[in-house]
Amino acid sequence: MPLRGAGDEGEGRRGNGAGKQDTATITKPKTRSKRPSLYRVLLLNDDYTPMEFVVLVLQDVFNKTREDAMRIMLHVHNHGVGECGIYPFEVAETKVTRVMDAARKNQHPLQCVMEKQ
Ligand code: TYC
Repeated sequence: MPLRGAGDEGEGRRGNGAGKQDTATITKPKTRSKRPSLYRVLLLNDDYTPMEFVVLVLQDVFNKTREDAMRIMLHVHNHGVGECGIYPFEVAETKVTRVMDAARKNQHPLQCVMEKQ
């Protein structure tokens, strides 16, 4: 059974003469799909944001377990910066915004940034 390419969709399943085999239409994408560029989302250390607040943000915004959240928070506390995750641009942007909104609302100086991988 021949596969039908782009441009000859249209008949679909209709129009087969009685007794003919069913046909499938496979349309080739007109544009090639590209892998989305990925961005690392980073938390920055500061001297004032409570550790517990950072742990809760990591659990809530980045869906980390309590244990992973604690590990990442302590890494940032000890090294100055740490990775929360790697995401496509819009997901990374939304997470940065959620962290910054939560920090501002609670009057903490916590900073969250994204960088192209
Ligand atoms: N250094 C902060 C403190 O001692 C804790 C902290 C950890 C703050 C990670 C920000 O991204 C951060 N309270």
